[in-house]
Amino acid sequence: MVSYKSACPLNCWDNCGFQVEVENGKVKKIDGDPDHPITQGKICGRGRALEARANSDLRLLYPLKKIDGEFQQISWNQALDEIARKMDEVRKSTGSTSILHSHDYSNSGLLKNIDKRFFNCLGGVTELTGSICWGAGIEAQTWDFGNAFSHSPDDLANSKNIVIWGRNVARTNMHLYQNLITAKKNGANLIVIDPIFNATAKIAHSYISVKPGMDGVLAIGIMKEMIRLELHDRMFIEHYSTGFSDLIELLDSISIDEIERYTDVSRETLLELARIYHKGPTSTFLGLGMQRYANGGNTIRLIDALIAISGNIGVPGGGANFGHLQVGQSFAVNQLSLPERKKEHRTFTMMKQAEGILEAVDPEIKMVFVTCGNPLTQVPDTNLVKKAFESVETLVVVEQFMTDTAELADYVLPTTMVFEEEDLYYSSMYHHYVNYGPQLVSAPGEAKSDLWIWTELAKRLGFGEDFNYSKEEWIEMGLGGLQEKGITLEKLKEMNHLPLPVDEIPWEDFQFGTPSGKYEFTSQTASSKGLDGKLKLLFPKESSYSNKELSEKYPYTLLTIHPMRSNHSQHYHLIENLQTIKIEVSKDIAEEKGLVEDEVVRVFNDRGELTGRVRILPKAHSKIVNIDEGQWRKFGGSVNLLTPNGESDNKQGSTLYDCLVDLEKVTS
Ligand SMILES: Nc1nc2c(c(=O)[nH]1)N[C@H]1C(S)=C(S)[C@@H](COP(=O)(O)OP(=O)(O)OC[C@H]3O[C@@H](n4cnc5c(=O)[nH]c(N)nc54)[C@H](O)[C@@H]3O)O[C@H]1N2
Ligand SMILES: Nc1nc2c(c(=O)[nH]1)N[C@H]1C(S)=C(S)[C@@H](COP(=O)(O)OP(=O)(O)OC[C@H]3O[C@@H](n4cnc5c(=O)[nH]c(N)nc54)[C@H](O)[C@@H]3O)O[C@H]1N2
Ligand code: SF4
Ligand SMILES: [Mo]
Repeated sequence: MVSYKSACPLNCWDNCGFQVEVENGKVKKIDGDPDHPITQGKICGRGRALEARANSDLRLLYPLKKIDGEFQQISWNQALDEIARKMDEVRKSTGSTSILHSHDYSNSGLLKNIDKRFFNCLGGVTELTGSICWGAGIEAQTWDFGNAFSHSPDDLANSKNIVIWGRNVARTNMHLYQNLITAKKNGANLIVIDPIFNATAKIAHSYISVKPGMDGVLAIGIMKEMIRLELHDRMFIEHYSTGFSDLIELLDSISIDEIERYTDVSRETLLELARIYHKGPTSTFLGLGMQRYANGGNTIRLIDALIAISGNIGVPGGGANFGHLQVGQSFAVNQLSLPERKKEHRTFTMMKQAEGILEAVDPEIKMVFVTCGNPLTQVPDTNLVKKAFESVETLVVVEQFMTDTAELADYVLPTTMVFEEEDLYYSSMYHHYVNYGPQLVSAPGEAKSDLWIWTELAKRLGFGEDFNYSKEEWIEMGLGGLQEKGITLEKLKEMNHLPLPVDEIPWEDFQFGTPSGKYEFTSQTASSKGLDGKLKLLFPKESSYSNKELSEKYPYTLLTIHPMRSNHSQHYHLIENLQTIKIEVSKDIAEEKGLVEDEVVRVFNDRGELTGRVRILPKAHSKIVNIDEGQWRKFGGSVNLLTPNGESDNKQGSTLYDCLVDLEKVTS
């Protein structure tokens, strides 16, 4: 048994360092790397289960082609020749934008960015913009600050108060959870704001249960109290911000009574939170749940505004921690992806990819190429996604397993996993270390890396020279200017992880990345995109405030949060007791419908339905149902059968949690 350092490739806040034991050419065990400064030897079950994932009998081993409705094994040469020929035909007949590249970010490897290079060199295809994950919040912070940056994890030691606002830390971000426990021991005050009393709420000094989608209104309430008591940071507002008078106009337009009604949060709590934000430094960790609503961008902007007026921007122990884009922006991604090679270009938003496929004309979509994503499970409105993906002439899916999306494909190409290919791993979410992942074992069967697949297709399509680089050269290309700062491949091989040169306390000089160089309460970036840059009072789309009729027909809000033991859809097929649908309901719903634990119920709306077993959440906000996302069709189906494919107010995010349903007992 030999032990090697490696890294977790999963799309996650934590980007852990691994220690991997290898015996007879197989991965035997995965543990945390005790020398990793942030992740410190601790990893979660999803990371550990990558051993089972890598060695699973269910791995795809050979290229497959669907003939008369059945998959048949074919050679790589046949698969690549046929796919390249089809791409060339499409490119010559209706143009390269007849091809859609559908993807997400299921693997955080640097070289996974090379997919874009392939499609750019092909001449430019239809690409996805925005993000169903965090698009609304990233755009919101870009409007406010000019970018979306987080404080370094160590800075938490400087916080007097820590507000966890809509982030399920104990489940999704385990090293922040560890940090919270330490900070608590050192005297920090911990507040959790969430409609679900989650495991992080259990360790908090105060838990605030908010009505889903109403966090922006809550922030308005806190700001009103702060200004009434003159606790706001006049210096920051006067010198380093624009648009404050527009904000005041908004605050004046709504009463504390109304705010209590909209949010279900009392005026005493608003006042307490105003004091907490004033008596900083207060760090805020914004989660992604609360921006997956039609008003999601405005929600994040109102919380940013609260953090700004309370003097918690650019100071140690403060911060509006949402994404950490400084990390990804450190790499030479454009050198890898060659955007200048595009000749044609068209975009669909990630949320509306199904509608895009079905409605596209001039040219229509003839071919869809899926990499690093499982849209049939993960993209909202599964029935529409299915219809769209079935409608195209050729669907190619590059996968490790026969997912719901792969089942629909005309060609399935088997790909490698983390320990079978060399890469660097980073996450633009929580910390600023890049990890090195060497190739430790050979791939099973004929599985090949995504990079190999792009290279072989490029050769067949006449731009092979753009892919004629060694692994080392690719990684060095992606490192770009970092190499001059000492972050070289050689050093990474030696050290396994290195910190990237990012600001540990962003905006410390109060020079913001916005058009005005100031913090913008009213955004010029929004205006330049033809959108209203003022902060507003906005509600979720599927709520009694926006659609009374719908809320009478479907009275409950469906949240679809991230599963504890799976990273999205990646672990369900490996863990037997995940293979059922658990329908969590707030206590009032159980009482209203006379439900008991384990009872079978059907959840439904106009888009679809799901059946599963009841779990009662005694402390959740009223009228809430939750079904964890990521479930496979063969184990009952994805919760996205129910979710809407809307775009957030700023067009860049999803409305996954902005979803009304009803439910009924299944009697038989
Ligand atoms: N175990 C596990 N961890 C993961 C992942 C996974 O699949 N499994 N996925 C990773 C990825 S890609 C991401 S994006 C992150 C996401 O990390 P998080 O943001 O922590 O996860 P979510 O599940 O999106 O939801 C977070 C919280 O938002 C709350 N919430 C929902 N609606 C509202 C609202 O209106 N207001 C407030 N205040 N709270 C609300 C939910 O109750 C939940 O507690 O997790 C990463 N980590
Ligand atoms: N209802 C609901 N839906 C959601 C969410 C939610 O909270 N609620 N969360 C959303 C969020 S935050 C996210 S980030 C998305 C995630 O959506 P996805 O990224 O689509 O989900 P995953 O299940 O992580 O991964 C998709 C597939 O990528 C494959 N894969 C892994 N590594 C590689 C690789 O190296 N190469 C290739 N070609 N394939 C690989 C895996 O086998 C897996 O089947 O889901 C979103 N969908
Ligand atoms: S899934 Fe996240 S917490 Fe778990 S091992 Fe991977 S990076 Fe770490
Ligand atoms: Mo995500």
